[in-house]
Amino acid sequence: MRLAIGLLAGVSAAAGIGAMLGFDGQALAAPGIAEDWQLGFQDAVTPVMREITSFHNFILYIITAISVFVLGLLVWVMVKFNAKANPTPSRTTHNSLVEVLWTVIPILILLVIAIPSFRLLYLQRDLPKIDMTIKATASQWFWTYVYPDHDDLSFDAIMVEEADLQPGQPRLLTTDNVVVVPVNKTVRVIVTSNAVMHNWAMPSFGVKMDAIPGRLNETWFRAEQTGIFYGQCSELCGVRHAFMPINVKVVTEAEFAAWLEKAKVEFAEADAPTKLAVNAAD
Ligand SMILES: [Cu+2]
Repeated sequence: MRLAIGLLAGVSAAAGIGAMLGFDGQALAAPGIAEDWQLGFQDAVTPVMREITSFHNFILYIITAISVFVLGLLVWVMVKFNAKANPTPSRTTHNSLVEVLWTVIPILILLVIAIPSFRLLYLQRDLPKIDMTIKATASQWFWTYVYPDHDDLSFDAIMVEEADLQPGQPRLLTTDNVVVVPVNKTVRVIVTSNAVMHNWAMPSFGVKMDAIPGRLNETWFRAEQTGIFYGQCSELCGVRHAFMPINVKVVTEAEFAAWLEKAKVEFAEADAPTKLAVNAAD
């Protein structure tokens, strides 16, 4: 009985600490960017990330309970059955009830984990009805974006070096051109690479998709709030792996239309490939 109370206290303490540290994905994180000493996820901005966060929290309770339970059993055995406390050990070799329990209970736990896990997997993999498409192509070491639904508008997004940062722009996370998308619209992202493998990852969108040469991968997001959100390449791709960030700016539909008009002119003029400039800098 005392053991059971101890276990319960342990589980609830762990859950309390988890909540304090912001594992609910709400408490500490600023939207769109990681904070110093942050432990939990960045704030969820899409339905997929919301589901990922709640699935993570759910699993955290289960693994905490299992860890505390096993630790409790170990301590109990050490105290109660050591040579001094229990000089003549029992010679029991079988106990059908215990054996059935330690088979059936883990199976049930796995089922309880598997069902929401598959539901989440299908949410990520099954594209809903999409409103627009963006193609992200990785190079060493920057991203090129194409808007096939908007006259193939296309531009490179290259990291802004530390010396050139404007006030408020985060180091290693800011790009010269940003991906602009409308809020509350389902955006399909087609991801590929013309160099080695890279990965288009946006933590607050719950998106992490490999960019593989010769292959088109697709994923989707629907950002539910406006603002600027930061991501990075998440595949070890070479010496400048840490220097090919992703900026997605979510704006209202009117702002998006205005940006499109401006961008079509701006990027048509700046048609000279920035790739050459980058290679020259290397
Ligand atoms: Cu990369």
